[in-house]
Amino acid sequence: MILQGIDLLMDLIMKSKYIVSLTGAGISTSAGIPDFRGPNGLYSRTDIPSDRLFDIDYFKSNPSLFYNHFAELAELFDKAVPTNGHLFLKKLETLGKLKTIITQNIDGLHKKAGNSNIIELHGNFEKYYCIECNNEVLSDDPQYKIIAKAMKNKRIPKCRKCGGIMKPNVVFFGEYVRDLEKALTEIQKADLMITMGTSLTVYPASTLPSYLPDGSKLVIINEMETPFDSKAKVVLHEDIEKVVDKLKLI
Ligand code: CNA
Repeated sequence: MILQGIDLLMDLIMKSKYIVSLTGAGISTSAGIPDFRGPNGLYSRTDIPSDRLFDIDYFKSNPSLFYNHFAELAELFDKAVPTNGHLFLKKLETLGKLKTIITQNIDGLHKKAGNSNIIELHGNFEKYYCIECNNEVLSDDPQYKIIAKAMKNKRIPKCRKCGGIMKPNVVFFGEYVRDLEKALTEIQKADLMITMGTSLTVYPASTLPSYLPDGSKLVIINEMETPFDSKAKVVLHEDIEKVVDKLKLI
């Protein structure tokens, strides 16, 4: 019998010993956090200049744009709980199948779901740093609460040491991603990569599936087409929640 779609995906999961998942904003849309390029994504909003919102050069000269608009997203991040997509990956880790999540997301939901080996290519909000003197404020520092409050109130948080602008430890366009070497090492060990909710258009995610070793398989779960669809063993242009529901692992 020739397996296809969900059945083939289940078969690949059962036969794999080293699964790596590459996730993007689409895994969090059902938690109420908009993506960039989906039909209701940030790029479709006319009230936000989204192309400049995460641009490092723009941020350095005009940080108020980011701090004026980001409060809205930060509130969504605070309230969000992991989706069934996140819980599915936690289950695969518990089963000993999933070894690493490589995510472009900055919402912290994989950690909230309980996964332990997560590479956050675009950083996170666990730390702020001063763009002038590099002074770091970690989440257990009392100063962190003051910064978070300033951000909620759409004010620009300033460094207590030099008065410079504080920036969250998230990667903006024009900055280096984090832990790329580590991500590549993991991909080269994988026998199965499952991408979930990523358009696979933002560098370096747009190149990562091409580092899979010969013989390993690629699975793409994404509502819209991606540049890697023709190279994948299974492509599911469906809602992640529906796919994981059909897999019946959680
Ligand atoms: P993207 O380019 O916006 O692509 C998201 C993809 O997910 C789109 O192709 C959608 O079709 C698809 N999608 C959306 N919802 C679902 C769903 N329920 N089921 C299946 N597919 C779905 O986002 P990428 O992650 O590929 O691009 C990387 C950017 C987005 C990074 O810089 C992130 O930091 C940034 N981002 C992150 C978040 C977050 O942390 N949650 C939110 C918004 C943007």
